[in-house]
Amino acid sequence: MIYMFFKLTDEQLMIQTMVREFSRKVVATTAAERDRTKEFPAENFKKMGELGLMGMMVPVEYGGEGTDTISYVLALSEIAYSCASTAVVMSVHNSIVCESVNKYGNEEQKTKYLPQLTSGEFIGAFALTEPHAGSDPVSQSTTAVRDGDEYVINGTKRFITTGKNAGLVIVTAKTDEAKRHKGISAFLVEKGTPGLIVGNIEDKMGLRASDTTDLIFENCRVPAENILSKEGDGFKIAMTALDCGRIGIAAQSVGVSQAALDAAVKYAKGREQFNQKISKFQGLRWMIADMATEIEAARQLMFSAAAMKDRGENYTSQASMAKLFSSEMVNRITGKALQIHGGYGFTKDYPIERFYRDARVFTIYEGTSEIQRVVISNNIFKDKRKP
Ligand code: COS
Repeated sequence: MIYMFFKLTDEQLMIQTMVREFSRKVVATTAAERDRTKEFPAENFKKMGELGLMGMMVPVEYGGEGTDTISYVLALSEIAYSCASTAVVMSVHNSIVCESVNKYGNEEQKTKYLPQLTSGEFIGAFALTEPHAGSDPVSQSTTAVRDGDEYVINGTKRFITTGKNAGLVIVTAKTDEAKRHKGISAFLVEKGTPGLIVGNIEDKMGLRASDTTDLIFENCRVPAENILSKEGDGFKIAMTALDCGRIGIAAQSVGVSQAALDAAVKYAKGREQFNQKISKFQGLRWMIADMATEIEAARQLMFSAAAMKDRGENYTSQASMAKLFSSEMVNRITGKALQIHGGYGFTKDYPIERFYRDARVFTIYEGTSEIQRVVISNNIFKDKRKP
């Protein structure tokens, strides 16, 4: 691994400034209300499409912005700063769906789907997890059986981000039950395809404006040409997608933790106890200093993984480290920031309780912290605990 210290370019800084302004002026305005109503910010994604945020790393010829991953994580953390629900949808869409279609799609698939994805007309979802297959996706039981020039998909996927609002779903299914990971394939399924049914919509403690649903495939017929790459490549596609997805969750964590820190600083500067602002107490100042240091460490891990991806290096381990550290970090930070707010932090009068709830799932989705440790240690030992 090459260690690199870098300065953000003018273009990267420009993107950060543009997204920061949009995020704080537009996304932030309805975030608290949507947390209450669970209303999906559909119109914001249209605007984000117009701003180029829905296909950031997709090449320009397919309607994307062709930016690097550093610009992408800067933008994503700015969106997460205002609304973590919006950020997770943006993350799955860009990191997982657009990246997979761009990397594994053939020319026809890219020409057909990428412009719809990058414009924000179609939001992407990725259907890998099943009721009994979460950390161990190889044990999934959804099947895809070839029938003439179609595949017939049957099975139930669970906890699918944007399951209800997605225009395009990448679904994994077993095409060869005798094989393990090499028996899994990935398919592109459009919204409205008969047999693609939106099931239960979860009532979650956080990220409430982002829909998380079951997707039921009931004799769902997709054209054979909608297979992504080839039969047996589904697990590799999922793992590659999750590498980039995990950088996205790191960016989401950095954004939410920065929002929590800023909220805590603002509160501490205004709140008086014992005849002085609580920001004057050393105990609190040291808490703030530790929080800022942890956020900076997470940001550097996020940049490091993104830079390795941009250089074309294998970044699996670095993405897991960034995801592991950042997602654990944001839970510590939102907890401390809430503590600084005292009793007010426990009410809906301040945004910190939303940040605290939103961040809780970051150590769980796109691979739990325990799975990240498996990935990191497997990469260190390489032998994967085989005798
Ligand atoms: N990129 C590309 N290929 C990868 C990969 C990666 N990051 N990780 C694994 N692979 C490949 C391996 O190279 C191997 O292929 P070959 O047999 O051709 O060498 C194959 O995939 C199987 O790898 P492995 O044996 O490591 O798979 P395991 O079943 O042991 O699973 C873990 C590995 C646990 C890391 C994986 O199942 C995982 O990430 N689980 C968590 C899933 C998750 O995040 N779920 C949440 C979903 S939210 S969408």
